[in-house]
Amino acid sequence: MKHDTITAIATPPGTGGIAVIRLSGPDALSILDKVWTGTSPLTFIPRTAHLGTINDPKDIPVDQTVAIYFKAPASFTGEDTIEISCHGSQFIQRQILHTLVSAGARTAQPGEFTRRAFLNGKIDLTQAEAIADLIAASSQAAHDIALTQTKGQFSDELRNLREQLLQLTSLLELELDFSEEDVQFADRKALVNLATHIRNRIQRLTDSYASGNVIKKGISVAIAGAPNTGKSTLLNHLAGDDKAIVSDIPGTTRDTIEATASINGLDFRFIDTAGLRHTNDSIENLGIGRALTQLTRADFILWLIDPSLPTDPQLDLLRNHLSTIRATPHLILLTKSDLGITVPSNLNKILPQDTPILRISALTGQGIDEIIRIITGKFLNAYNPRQETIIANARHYEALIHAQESIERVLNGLDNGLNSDMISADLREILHHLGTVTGSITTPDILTTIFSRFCIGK
Ligand SMILES: Nc1nc2c(ncn2[C@@H]2O[C@H](COP(=O)(O)OP(=O)(O)OP(=O)(O)O)[C@@H](O)[C@H]2O)c(=O)[nH]1
Ligand SMILES: [Mg+2]
Repeated sequence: MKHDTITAIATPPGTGGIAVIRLSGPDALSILDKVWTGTSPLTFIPRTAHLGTINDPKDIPVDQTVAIYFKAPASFTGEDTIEISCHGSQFIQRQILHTLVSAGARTAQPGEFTRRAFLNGKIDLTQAEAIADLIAASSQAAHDIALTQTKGQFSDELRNLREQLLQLTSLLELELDFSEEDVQFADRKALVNLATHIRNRIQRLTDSYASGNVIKKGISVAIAGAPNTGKSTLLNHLAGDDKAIVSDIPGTTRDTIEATASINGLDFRFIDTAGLRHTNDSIENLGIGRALTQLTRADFILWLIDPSLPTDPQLDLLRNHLSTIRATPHLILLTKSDLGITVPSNLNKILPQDTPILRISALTGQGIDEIIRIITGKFLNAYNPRQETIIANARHYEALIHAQESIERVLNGLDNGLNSDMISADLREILHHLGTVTGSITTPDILTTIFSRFCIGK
């Protein structure tokens, strides 16, 4: 499988000005040579555009194309690769693909070009996955995270950790050799320092996943509170669109209503929900059920309190849902500040001291920018995606969590004077988990799972 020559359309399905078809493998030049009129591909100068016509299996001209040859190993896949730019009709694309297959190429599986790049050592697994993320990124922040990883910064970091772990292992094994004589050879304090350093570094990476994952898929923000507090008005304001019906009748919104917006380089998904109250209306109750589900799913909760409405029921409601709200990053909004009504004095008794509260008005716009600033800060401030690695991939996160558990055991072991060979076993486990991230330790099954999520032609 590794030694055949594969081909696929690399541009998206559909019609375009041009389309690009890739051909990669040891027979790329000779396959093109069979179907090409123009300078013989066998004499192609690498990285130079060559004009020529591709003829179908019946020798009927299909299109005049431009081919660029990337000579192994200086290509993306590490193999001889040709990229053919043709006119972007779907017929031409299909015909050229069919022609190349008739001449001996095989149609590529999803992600097979990148898989070959990995197998040929051009990139490691984190870089391969970052390429998929780069293609999927729809916001500046998601793009920054992926771009940093395609450049190999995460890989460098893992390599660094690996070296430190090996150093730790060899220090310990030195101690192991002398254990017969009951000598603690290595300086335990130096060992603890090194292990602590490694633990901190791994933890910073695992901590970053909460941000990375949210940035990658977009931040979902639930807007909740009692009826008539101004939730739908706020949604419309944030979305810059008349998405939800606004009225002074309590219980206007039933279904959850979503609006997406790209703000400050992040993708947001704002979710307006039904006002929460006790009601006998069965449809409204269904809406309230949906609202409660959103509260447990959202990445961020905006909880609205309207001081111009009776406050006691609103404070009871807040009290009842406080543990759900506090399980997620949140912000309490006191709405309709333009009405100039004072803040309910009991609020501070219910809310823990560190709870962020903001006065806003959808009418005047007061506080709206601040809402975005606070949410953005929550997910972005702690990390700079252009400068440091942010974990945005569940597979990496899981492996690093395992590594973190093992390094905690190492630290405990050092603390409690545990046997060096037990500690060494944990260190080897960490090395294993880090190896699965970069792909130095892997199985064909894992690779198939990863690359099957790629698009064809990548
Ligand atoms: N003065 C003022 N009125 C507002 C503001 N925001 C909303 N309102 C009014 O408050 C009423 C209720 O607004 P909605 O946005 O429908 O409230 P809601 O929370 O979505 O209500 P339900 O869908 O019934 O739960 C409407 O009459 C709005 O015009 C504000 O900032 N200032
Ligand atoms: Mg509403």
